[in-house]
Amino acid sequence: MATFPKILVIAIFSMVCSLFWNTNVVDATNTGITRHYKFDIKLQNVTRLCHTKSIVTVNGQFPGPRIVAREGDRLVIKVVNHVRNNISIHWHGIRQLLSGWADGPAYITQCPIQTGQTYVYNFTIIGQRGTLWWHAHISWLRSTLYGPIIILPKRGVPYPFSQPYKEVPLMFGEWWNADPEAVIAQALQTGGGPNVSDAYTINGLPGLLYNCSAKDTFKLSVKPGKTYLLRLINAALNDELFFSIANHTLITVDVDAIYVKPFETNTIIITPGQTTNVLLKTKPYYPNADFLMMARPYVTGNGTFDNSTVAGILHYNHPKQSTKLRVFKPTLPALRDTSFVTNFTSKLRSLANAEYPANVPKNVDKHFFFTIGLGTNPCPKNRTCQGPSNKTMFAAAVNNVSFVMPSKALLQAHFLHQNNGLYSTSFPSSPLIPFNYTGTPPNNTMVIDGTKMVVLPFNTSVELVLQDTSILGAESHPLHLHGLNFYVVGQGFGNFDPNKDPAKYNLVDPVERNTVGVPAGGWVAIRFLADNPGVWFMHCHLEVHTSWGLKMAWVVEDGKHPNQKLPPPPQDLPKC
Ligand SMILES: *[C@@H]1O[C@H](CO)[C@@H](O)[C@H](O)[C@H]1NC(C)=O
Ligand SMILES: *[C@@H]1O[C@H](CO)[C@@H](O)[C@H](O)[C@H]1NC(C)=O
Ligand SMILES: *[C@@H]1O[C@H](CO)[C@@H](O)[C@H](O)[C@H]1NC(C)=O
Ligand SMILES: *[C@@H]1O[C@H](CO)[C@@H](O)[C@H](O)[C@H]1NC(C)=O
Ligand SMILES: *[C@@H]1O[C@H](CO)[C@@H](O)[C@H](O)[C@H]1NC(C)=O
Ligand SMILES: *[C@@H]1O[C@H](CO)[C@@H](O)[C@H](O)[C@H]1NC(C)=O
Ligand SMILES: *[C@@H]1O[C@H](CO)[C@@H](O)[C@H](O)[C@H]1NC(C)=O
Ligand SMILES: *[C@@H]1O[C@H](CO)[C@@H](O)[C@H](O)[C@H]1NC(C)=O
Ligand SMILES: *[C@@H]1O[C@H](CO)[C@@H](O)[C@H](O)[C@H]1NC(C)=O
Ligand SMILES: *[C@@H]1O[C@H](CO)[C@@H](O)[C@H](O)[C@H]1NC(C)=O
Ligand SMILES: *[C@@H]1O[C@H](CO)[C@@H](O)[C@H](O)[C@H]1NC(C)=O
Ligand SMILES: *[C@@H]1O[C@H](CO)[C@@H](O)[C@H](O)[C@H]1NC(C)=O
Ligand SMILES: [Cu+2]
Repeated sequence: MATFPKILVIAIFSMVCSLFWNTNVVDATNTGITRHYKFDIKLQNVTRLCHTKSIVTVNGQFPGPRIVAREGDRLVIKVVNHVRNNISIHWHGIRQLLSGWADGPAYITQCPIQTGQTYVYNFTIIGQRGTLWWHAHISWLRSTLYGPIIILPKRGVPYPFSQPYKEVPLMFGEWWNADPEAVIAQALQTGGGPNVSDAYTINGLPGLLYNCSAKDTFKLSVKPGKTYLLRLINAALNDELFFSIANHTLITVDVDAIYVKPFETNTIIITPGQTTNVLLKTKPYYPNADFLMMARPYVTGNGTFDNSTVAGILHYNHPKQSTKLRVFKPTLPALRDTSFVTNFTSKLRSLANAEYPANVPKNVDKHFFFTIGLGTNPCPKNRTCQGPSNKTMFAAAVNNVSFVMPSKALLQAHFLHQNNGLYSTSFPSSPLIPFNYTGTPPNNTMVIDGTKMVVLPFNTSVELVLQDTSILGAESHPLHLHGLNFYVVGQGFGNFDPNKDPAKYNLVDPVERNTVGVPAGGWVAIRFLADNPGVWFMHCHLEVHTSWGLKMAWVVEDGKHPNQKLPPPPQDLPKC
């Protein structure tokens, strides 16, 4: 060994390692290749806003590593838990066709990966290309456990827009100086709202508008006359965000890994859970200026919120720049500018062409009408609470059912026919007690707690109307559906009118996505085909609302054919 040249030893060593992890191995079962990643969940000390703290990370990186793959590739990601917390990782927006065991939400498709345990997520990316992301799906750990998933088109297949010069992921996050696990634990104990975050971040950096953060500013250095593809991801926990770059126009081309008809805008709105790809055309010359890119929240509810602003710098990389540069700031919409949001979302349309069709279900087998919003639970006896009127605890519900996390994974119980009272399939398909959802709130704000699901036969075509309630104030809720993309066929304000509103649906080129903002005091109608057997979580992507119970799950049954059945669980699936 000692006689080997050092370089050769290193070369052989890295070759052997790469055969197993972080490289490409041909997979005979698939048109694409298999890409292996290893995620070591471990603590890392990180300093932001002059506070140093130990955070849970993947491989010591914050934000976590990028996953880059092509449509058709298989991803094999080995997650090893070296921390005290229970962990699970969700591959947000990946369809998980016949691979529901790899979806990740704790107690829905798997038990958590406990300290010292390992689980290998193994799935193929089918029919998707664009930007998605991965994040922890247990408690509030996703505040530091997140990273981009970049899905390139199949080799040789171009984008339906001009090839960008460079591609840059931009992830928005939310930072607490305190431990986010302590923040949500305290809120669930007192029944009040959780402490708001201390900063928003771009790629983990709060930026120069915050105290002692000038050195922690995301900087994008560009050349003139080029087109950049920005892959925007909102990984913030509790806030929808406006984003804009001073003196530059953005062209929206893709949301949630689905191409859309391109349109120009100065500002985008992005809810937690959503992704948006935009083209940024740089100026044809070197301007004598830097341009800030900024994001801050879009606010609808009555609760407290973090009203701060994250900034990054768009910098033109002049080879011999000497003079002092002027700095321009973008103008963002007002915090409560709902008309901007309505205008923006109405422009999102599928390509709906031969190559990228919009397969909107035209005939509906089952209609569902779900109210979503906040409510209350009683304060436990002998305790003081900080929820509404100081006598209650905040809760949140779908059709007034506030979801209670089961003690075992629902998918496993369903697959093995071992329900044993873990869940019921009696989730109401419409509110049991109709009321004026957006009118004067009812006197009784109490929710019903339960673990209830809806069962759908394979290939059911579903229409679901999500209706916001004003029980504790109207509020926008970004609803996320796992395992099944949907088409957004209609939306409006006030109460949904089943006699008039369906006539206005767009069944031609509605946007297809996995997360949709239900308008504050309004409704949204979505359609999807239940073509993927499994248990699929649906929840608000405002983490505080999920914690309060704004979540439920769909059971999609197996179809008749062998390729319509969920295969058995992998051997290493964690147990509870
Ligand atoms: C983080 O910092 C603490 C205190 O300085 C130290 O004890 C600990 O070893 C550090 N942890 C890591 C992962 O570096
Ligand atoms: C991933 O799944 C494929 C298809 O089921 C299987 O062939 C392969 O062995 C699995 N890989 C790992 C590492 O589990
Ligand atoms: C939340 O904020 C309150 C008031 O500032 C503070 O007393 C409390 O310690 C904070 N909770 C956590 C978990 O940081
Ligand atoms: C920033 O620093 C100033 C001066 O030290 C202080 O007054 C202010 O409260 C700080 N702001 C934040 C958000 O910490
Ligand atoms: C940027 O926009 C501002 C306001 O619209 C304008 O006054 C300024 O001249 C622009 N700067 C550059 C370098 O384009
Ligand atoms: C944010 O909220 C604080 C406290 O309510 C207020 O003092 C401050 O002016 C607000 N900042 C902005 C930028 O709106
Ligand atoms: C909608 O946005 C476009 C620009 O993208 C703007 O020209 C138009 O005035 C906006 N309409 C409304 C009603 O705000
Ligand atoms: C309430 O607290 C008192 C005194 O601590 C205790 O005796 C009583 O059993 C408690 N009641 C309930 C319902 O927990
Ligand atoms: C709840 O209690 C806090 C102090 O504990 C008080 O400041 C607040 O006004 C009370 N709110 C209501 C609605 O009673
Ligand atoms: C519901 O309440 C709103 C707001 O008060 C009111 O405008 C509307 O007419 C009510 N709708 C019905 C059906 O009562
Ligand atoms: C609701 O509460 C109000 C005020 O406390 C009362 O006047 C009204 O009768 C109550 N309505 C119902 C249906 O109980
Ligand atoms: C981790 O998950 C297991 C299985 O559900 C549970 O028994 C245990 O209490 C959890 N541990 C922590 C620290 O949450
Ligand atoms: Cu919500």
